Amino acid sequence: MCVLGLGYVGLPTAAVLATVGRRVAGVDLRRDILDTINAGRIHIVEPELDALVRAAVAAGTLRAVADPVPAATFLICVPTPITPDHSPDLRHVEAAAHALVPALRPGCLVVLESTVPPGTLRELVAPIIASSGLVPGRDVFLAHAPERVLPGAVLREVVENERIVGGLTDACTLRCAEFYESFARGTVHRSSAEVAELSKLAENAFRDVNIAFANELANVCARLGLDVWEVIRLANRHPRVQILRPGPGVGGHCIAVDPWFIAAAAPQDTPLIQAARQVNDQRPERVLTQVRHLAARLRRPKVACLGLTYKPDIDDLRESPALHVARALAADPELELSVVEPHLQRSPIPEAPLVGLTQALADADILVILVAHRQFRHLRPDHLLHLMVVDPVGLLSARP
Ligand code: SAJ
Repeated sequence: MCVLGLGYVGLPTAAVLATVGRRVAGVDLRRDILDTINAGRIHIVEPELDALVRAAVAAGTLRAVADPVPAATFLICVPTPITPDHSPDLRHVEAAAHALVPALRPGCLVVLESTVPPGTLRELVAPIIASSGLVPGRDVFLAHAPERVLPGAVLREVVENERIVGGLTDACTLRCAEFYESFARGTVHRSSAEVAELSKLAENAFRDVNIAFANELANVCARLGLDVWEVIRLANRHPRVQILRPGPGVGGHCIAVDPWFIAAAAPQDTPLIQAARQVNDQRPERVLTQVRHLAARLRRPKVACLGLTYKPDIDDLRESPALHVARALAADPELELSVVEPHLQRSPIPEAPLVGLTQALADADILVILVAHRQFRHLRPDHLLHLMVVDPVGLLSARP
């Protein structure tokens, strides 16, 4: 089989399939990525993936190639970002579909795993596949099976998550469901391509809206001088209430992006989804305002940021609100910044040295806790009495 796109979803999926007995050709545009993988190494960060790739490459079941090769099954796992004006950018999906046209043979299955706006499979991908002369739904099977894996737990979730598959036709759905049932332990649900497309977007938009609610509550509590963590903890004692955690914003490549795909499909009908995006996007600025407010009380204070990644216990910096906050502080001539990030060897911010937690606690005037990494969870307020603290993740508060 052939996996197009060897990124955060494609590479783990390719490695898992290679491990359960498939012969996998992984395709990527970047030569350096191909070389890294063919040397048995990886270019992304995901627990235990390195060992899996090393073993699969050594066993000859996984190889990385520049162009798609004929296969019974093709998986398209390329990124689908948004443009600066929040429109879906489907160039990589389009390019991948074009690239696999020469490799298509009658009877093969093409699965789009990338997250896409409703209608993409039928209106964008199917015509490109049809340009091969093979008719999708008759000569080749075409379906959408959105990836749903959580960064940091991908190897488990690729196999264990329930899946939604939606084909161009019922026969496409059936064929795609059989493929996933051959290795996935979670239930495989069958539907149409459009329902599969929208349900994936709905999952991430649901989470975004719920995080925005928690963040809005944090904004309200800051204004009223109340402890948001206590408010949430108590509200969550209601049997039908489960408020998520406020934080410095929403990072990663999915939750901050996918709601825009729904908004683009129905701009007039998505005021809630669009407002949630705004609330979450404004959170880093709120945190910065709090820090600057404290910093203004001192002369060129030493500020230490704890955590830079986009969420706890991973080393992924993609669209990290913590990194955004730290970068803005590093650019401020009125203060001196250092960063503590147990998941990195070097500071990604040239002006802000990477220091250990103990040194940061000893040296800093202001502590900004941006990520609740496991390595910080032993901290208690009475360890920090000599410091001013900004704690948007509630590390020091009773967590709900
Ligand atoms: N966050 C909060 N408060 C919370 C929960 C999360 O501020 O209560 C923040 C995190 O700190 C992080 C961001 O939200 O910055 C997103 O983190 P996440 O762990 O919620 O999700 P992702 O982006 O790592 O992965 C999501 C997952 N989707 C859902 O949980 C609905 C994953 O299953 C998807 O496969 C993935 O997006 C994707 O690729 O679409």
